Amino acid sequence: MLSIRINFMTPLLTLSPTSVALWLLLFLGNAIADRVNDFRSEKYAHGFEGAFPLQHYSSAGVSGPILNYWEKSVACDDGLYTIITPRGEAVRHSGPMILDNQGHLVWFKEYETTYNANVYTYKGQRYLTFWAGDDQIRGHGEGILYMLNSSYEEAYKLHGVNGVAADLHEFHITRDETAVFTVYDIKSVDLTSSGGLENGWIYDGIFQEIDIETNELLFQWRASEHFSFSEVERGSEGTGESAEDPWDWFHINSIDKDEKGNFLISSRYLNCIAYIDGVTGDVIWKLGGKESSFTDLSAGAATNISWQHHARFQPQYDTTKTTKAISIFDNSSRGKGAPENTSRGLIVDINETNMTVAVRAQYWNQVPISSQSQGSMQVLENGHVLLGYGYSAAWTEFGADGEVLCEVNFGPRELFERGDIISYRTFKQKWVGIPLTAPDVALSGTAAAVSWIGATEVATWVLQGSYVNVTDSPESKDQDGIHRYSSGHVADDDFQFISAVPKTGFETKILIPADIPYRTLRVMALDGTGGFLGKTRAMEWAPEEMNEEIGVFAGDEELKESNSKEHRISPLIMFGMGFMSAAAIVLCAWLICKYVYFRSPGQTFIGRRNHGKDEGWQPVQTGEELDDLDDFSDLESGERHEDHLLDGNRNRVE
Ligand SMILES: *[C@@H]1O[C@H](CO)[C@@H](O)[C@H](O)[C@H]1NC(C)=O
Ligand SMILES: *[C@@H]1O[C@H](CO)[C@@H](O)[C@H](O)[C@H]1NC(C)=O
Ligand SMILES: *[C@@H]1O[C@H](CO)[C@@H](O)[C@H](O)[C@H]1NC(C)=O
Ligand SMILES: *[C@@H]1O[C@H](CO)[C@@H](O)[C@H](O)[C@H]1NC(C)=O
Ligand SMILES: *[C@@H]1O[C@H](CO)[C@@H](O)[C@H](O)[C@H]1NC(C)=O
Ligand SMILES: *[C@@H]1O[C@H](CO)[C@@H](O)[C@H](O)[C@H]1NC(C)=O
Ligand SMILES: CC(=O)N[C@H]1CO[C@H](CO)[C@@H](O)[C@@H]1O
Repeated sequence: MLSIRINFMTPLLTLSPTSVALWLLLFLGNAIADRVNDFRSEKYAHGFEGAFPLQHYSSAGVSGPILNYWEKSVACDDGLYTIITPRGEAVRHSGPMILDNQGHLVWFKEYETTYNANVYTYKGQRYLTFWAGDDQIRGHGEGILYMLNSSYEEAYKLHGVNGVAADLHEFHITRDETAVFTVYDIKSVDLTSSGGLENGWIYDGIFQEIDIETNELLFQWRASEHFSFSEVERGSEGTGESAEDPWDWFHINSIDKDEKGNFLISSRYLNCIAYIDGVTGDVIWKLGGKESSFTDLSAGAATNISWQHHARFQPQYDTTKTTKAISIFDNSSRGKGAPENTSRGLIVDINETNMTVAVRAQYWNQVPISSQSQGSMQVLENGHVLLGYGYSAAWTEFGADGEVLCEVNFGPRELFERGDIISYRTFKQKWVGIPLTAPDVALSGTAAAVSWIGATEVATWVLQGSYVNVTDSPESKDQDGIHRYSSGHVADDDFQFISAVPKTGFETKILIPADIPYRTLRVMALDGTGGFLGKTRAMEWAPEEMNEEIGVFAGDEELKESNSKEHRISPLIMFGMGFMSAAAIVLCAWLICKYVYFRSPGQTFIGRRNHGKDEGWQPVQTGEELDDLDDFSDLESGERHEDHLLDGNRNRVE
């Protein structure tokens, strides 16, 4: 079946039901995607699949996580991208990571230890923002704030002003399009009020607000000028007796700014969030801690916050001028020897007229997670709430009324307390990625594997062939036996359509018909309307020599030629391809049901239900094709690499 050669125009001209059905079967039969994520896998949960289960791809020197869904609902399928920053003992390469709505890798790049990745709109453009740097400085960090544009280029690199380094705990772009971030500054102070030395030392909690264009300081606030050391709830960590051993008394870990120009900050060690005057720096009120300004109308539940993170204004809930809604990720656990309470998401309503506070909503995970540290709470546009469990490798999406819709683990549940794999915060955001690179492709004797790291707009991959030889022969053959090509230009007019498959997951594999007469192959990426996005290199096609090894043709770093010849491809053809991929996706379900349920076995597709575990049907090829694909597996079954986010051989960063 797969050896049937197709004239590209035929199905466009003769759309009989049989030919459409045949085409859809071919499309689906030609595409094999990433490994399906787990669902309630006990093996995964107990750590038998590694501390940080990863999958590898044939075409790209990057690895993607394997997720274990503990809860899964279509209610979470909103087309948003999930942004995490894996780091920890089991993570060899830290960096910002983007996953699609089905948990497939979209983009990862290694940076220094990375925290706080998110997406913000700044001057009308979306940016991927994060902190990266040294996080090994006694519970805080010194690093740089990055803003990547939608081509993943570093559009802005911001840093602390006046000789201090930006800390990892917060990087937020305010409503005023300024950047705010935390700083831990060593300062000499009198600690006699808290039983310390007269000439004591602290890590003071500072935040800076800067202009993003100029990195100029607009506002700075210092905790020791507004809070007393006696308000600290946590015993002294660091004796405070020398500049080498300062006392981390305040531990500032979040900053937000409202439309009045005032700030909301969180102090982890005071168990308190505070509203700060944006002009004078004065504390307007405190919520939680020893000197809470509020009457708790919820019998303590609105003010008993502890070791909390990520306090944010939620103005969409502010019904009157006298109320203010605030969301908090509440750690609620005080560590070894103290009660370990389940972490919760919390929204409180503050009434500033008579200084009352009440719980609006609480979000508890079904299976309790007690997060040692870190964590985030994001209220999505549709009212859903996303909790990132920080130290525990999980995020949970709740419905607005608190029911768990999805719980996703990216590390074994049993090892949550070990911090092997951590994401400081977790966000879901809209994102459009238009990389400046070309798609990556790998060839075996029977298939092409294609991926394009960071590209969000690819809907269809089109395999094309040419009778013309690639002008350049392989330049080198590495010790790993991989052919590397520096270029390979065959005129665009020489290429003919072989097949088109919908993009599925990070890497899509396209089966190559056995007896195609072409000497050169390439793969084109088309968007949802059939528009050209990019193309792989032209690759020499010599299946008889390729059976054992995979030629890897990495996408280059050059800019795409904006006036390349693909733009001359007829709009009709483009539309046809886009239409047919869309039709393939819509109709394949119908076809599979029909073929699997109502026909005898032995068809191209074998329906396989994973006892309600997976999302649905798996396309599986019959015997012959499976054998051919065996040498092509992207998942080293049995020995998952726990820590190779980047494939060390191909892309080692020194
Ligand atoms: C991102 O920045 C790079 C380098 O400045 C630029 O070439 C590219 O066009 C930008 N991409 C977008 C989408 O703005
Ligand atoms: C705070 O109060 C709520 C409601 O009574 C309770 O569920 C939660 O466990 C409390 N947290 C702590 C840390 O006491
Ligand atoms: C906090 O945890 C402790 C120990 O697990 C438990 O006894 C206590 O009831 C919890 N407090 C609340 C308010 O849930
Ligand atoms: C503040 O407002 C709450 C809710 O409206 C009310 O129950 C309470 O009595 C008020 N307290 C004072 C001191 O006015
Ligand atoms: C806030 O408190 C004042 C004073 O008690 C009360 O008049 C007002 O209704 C309260 N606002 C809300 C939204 O409950
Ligand atoms: C293309 O390459 C093959 C094998 O490398 C060779 O046999 C053939 O003659 C070449 N064709 C042209 C047109 O150069
Ligand atoms: C589970 C747990 O104990 N979490 C942490 C909550 O915050 C305190 C204060 O830093 C930590 O000591 C706990 O480990």
